[in-house]
Amino acid sequence: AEEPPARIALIGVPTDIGAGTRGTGMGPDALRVARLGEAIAQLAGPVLDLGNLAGPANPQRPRDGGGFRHLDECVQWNQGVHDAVHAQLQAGRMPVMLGGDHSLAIGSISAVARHCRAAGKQLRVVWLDAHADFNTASISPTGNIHGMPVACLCGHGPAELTGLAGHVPALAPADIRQIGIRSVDEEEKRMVNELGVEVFDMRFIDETGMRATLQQALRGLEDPGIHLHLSFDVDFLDPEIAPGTGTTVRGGPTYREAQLCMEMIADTGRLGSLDIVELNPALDVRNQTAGLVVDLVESLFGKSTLVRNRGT
Ligand code: HAR
Ligand code: MN
Ligand code: MN
Ligand code: MN
Repeated sequence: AEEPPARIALIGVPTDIGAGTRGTGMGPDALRVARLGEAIAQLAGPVLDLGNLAGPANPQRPRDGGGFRHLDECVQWNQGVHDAVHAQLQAGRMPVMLGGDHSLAIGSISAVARHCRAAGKQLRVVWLDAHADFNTASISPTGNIHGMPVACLCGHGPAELTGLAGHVPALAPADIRQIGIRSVDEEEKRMVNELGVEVFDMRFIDETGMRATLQQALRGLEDPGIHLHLSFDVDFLDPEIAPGTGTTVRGGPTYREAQLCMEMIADTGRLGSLDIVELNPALDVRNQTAGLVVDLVESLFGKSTLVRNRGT
């Protein structure tokens, strides 16, 4: 019998030019070794692995006069990410980015925004992260662009990055929900507050519980007109269970909380694209963080212990 055509495409983005610590360039292969593609195929049908995108090497330069590290390299990587993601969406496949540092979300989400605008879909971004990633070059303490993707997508950044979607901003702050946040730089806080992004930080999760947090964060997203993009930074997870990432912050979601989060996103039925970022195999222990990510992605693609048991 002939295989049905693949509806999901894996796109490796082996870059670490946006990060302060090298190693996320090995993330795509660590996810393949942990059998990410096979796990998704088991739940969602045939998966096409497009291999890794090519891009400039990491020159390990300090910040430039504009306050960035590796801006030119970052623009080149993101142009490639944008084009690859847009092509897969046009072909009717769900793009899954195997990162790579979080700067790649500028290209991926810009492509999704371009696609949604043309297709008459409403884009909503769920951002799982310990960090708000809302820095600009002038306020960033490091110049690392992986701390800037949300600002760029909301129109605050260099034109080469803010303009990738073909419209600026690519994304309105109201269309983003951030979950798990527990490390925001002093001046970055003002950006988050001024722009009015919905942030479900760890205190909110502690006080409210993960279930009620997700109910609130995902309200309305089951609507058929929604395209849900999930940007999953591995440092969202508590470092006790996920050591394989460069900027760990203690006090993150537990294994069960993270599973529930993925299960509830799956229940919306609207997942349309996914970034898996900041996995750093050089810091991992026997690829355990990659293995954990695969378990979580299984839940995200609808794996459940029993046949649909959604409680009340
Ligand atoms: N806020 C810090 C900076 O901008 C650290 C950012 C860490 N970034 C990530 N992405 N791992 O969330 O440099
Ligand atoms: Mn982070
Ligand atoms: Mn991030
Ligand atoms: Mn498993």
